Amino acid sequence: MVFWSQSERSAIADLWDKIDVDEIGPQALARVLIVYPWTQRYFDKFGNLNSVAAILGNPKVAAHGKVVLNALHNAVQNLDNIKATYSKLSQLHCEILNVDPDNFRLLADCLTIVIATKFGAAFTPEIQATWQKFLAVVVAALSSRYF
Ligand code: HEG
Repeated sequence: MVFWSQSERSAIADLWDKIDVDEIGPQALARVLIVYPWTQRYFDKFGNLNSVAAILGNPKVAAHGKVVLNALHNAVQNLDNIKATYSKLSQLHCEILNVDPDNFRLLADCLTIVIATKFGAAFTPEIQATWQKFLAVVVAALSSRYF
C-alpha cells in the first residue's frame, strides 16, 4: 500500500488536469518507438514504423498513445488502488501480448520527458519527484501479474 500525502495527491491531480491526452499520449508512444526501436516488434500490425517521420505520422501509433494515456487516467483516479486497477491489464500484457515488463519503465521515462518538454520550468523537481513516484507505482502494478 502506497502512502500519498495531500500535497502529492494535489500535485498529481493538478498536473493531470493540464495534460492533453490526445497530444501527450501519441508523443510519448512515438518517443518510445524512436528511442528504443526494439519496442517496434510489439506493434507489427501498426503498419509503417520505418523512420522517425513514419512513426510520428502513423495514425495507429497516435491512437494507441491515447489509449495508453486514457488507461493512466484510471490510475490517477484510483491512487489508493492502482494495483487492483491494473490487475487485468497486467495479465493481458503478460499472457496475451507478451510484452516484456521492462518496457513499462521505458514508456514511463519517455512520458516524463514529453511532459518536461511541454511544461518546462513549471515541471519543478518537486512535481517531477511526485510524478515519477506515481509512474513507479503504475509500472509495478502493470508488472504485478507477471510470474
Ligand atoms: Mg499497452 C494494449 C495500456 C505500456 C504494448 N495497452 C494496451 C491497452 C491498454 C494499454 C489500455 C488496450 C487493452 C485492451 O485492448 O483491452 N500499455 C498500457 C499502459 C501502459 C502500456 C497503461 C504503460 C503505462 N503497452 C505498453 C508498452 C508496450 C505495450 C510499454 C510495448 C512496448 N499494449 C501493447 C500492445 C497492445 C497494448 C502491443 C495491443 C495493441 C493493439 O493490438 O491494438
